[in-house]
Amino acid sequence: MFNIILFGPPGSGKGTQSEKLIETFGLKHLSTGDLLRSEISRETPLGMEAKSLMDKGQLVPDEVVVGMIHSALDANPEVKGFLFDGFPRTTAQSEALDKLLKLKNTAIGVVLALDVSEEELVKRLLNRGLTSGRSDDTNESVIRARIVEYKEKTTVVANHYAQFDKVVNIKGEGSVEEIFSNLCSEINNRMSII
Ligand code: B4P
Repeated sequence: MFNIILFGPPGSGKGTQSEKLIETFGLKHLSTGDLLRSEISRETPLGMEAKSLMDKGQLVPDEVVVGMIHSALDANPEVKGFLFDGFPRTTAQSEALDKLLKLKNTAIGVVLALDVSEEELVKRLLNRGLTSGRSDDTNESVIRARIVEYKEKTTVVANHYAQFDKVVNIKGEGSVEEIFSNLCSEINNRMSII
């Protein structure tokens, strides 16, 4: 099994690149953002709780997203590997993920961290908000709050994996194809040494 975390701030291209990577490497895509939006569209109690936080640009509680990932791992025993997109977003989530993977005799192979300037992030997300129907993409102050959450709670996740030499930084500005090609090279490098 080869498991990847696609890491980066909101709007850095995680969702965009994930779609291409899962096709190329045959991985199971696990996006906590997509899982939460599915709960919201089905109007479940979990979805309603998540929506009120997401609309303010805040993170959803760790136990909620860890529970969703736990179920998704159990539901997919036969996969070649997982691509985690938007998860883990806190130190507690990364520690929980490491434990869950260990129980399945596997671990994170590489953390690919997309690097994009703050102004470019805001521009991309406002642009997506014109058509996505996502309430968290339409308001600049909510987008900036998401970036603050990322800086305060999520950047430390990269430090957690850096101590195991798992993090590779990738320039996240440029064409989607160019970034995809750089991500593929890094994955192939890492896969060849395990
Ligand atoms: P997510 O769904 O993870 O959303 P995101 O970080 O905003 O999106 P992403 O980074 O995937 O977008 P992409 O760059 O592909 O999270 C939403 C919310 O859910 C969070 O704020 C939080 O409240 C909650 N949540 C999710 N996971 C959680 C967790 N683990 N714990 C707690 N809460 C959690 O796309 C952005 C735009 O850029 C697109 O329009 C795209 O077309 C464009 N783009 C992509 N690449 C480009 C390029 N190279 N050049 C130009 N534009 C590009």
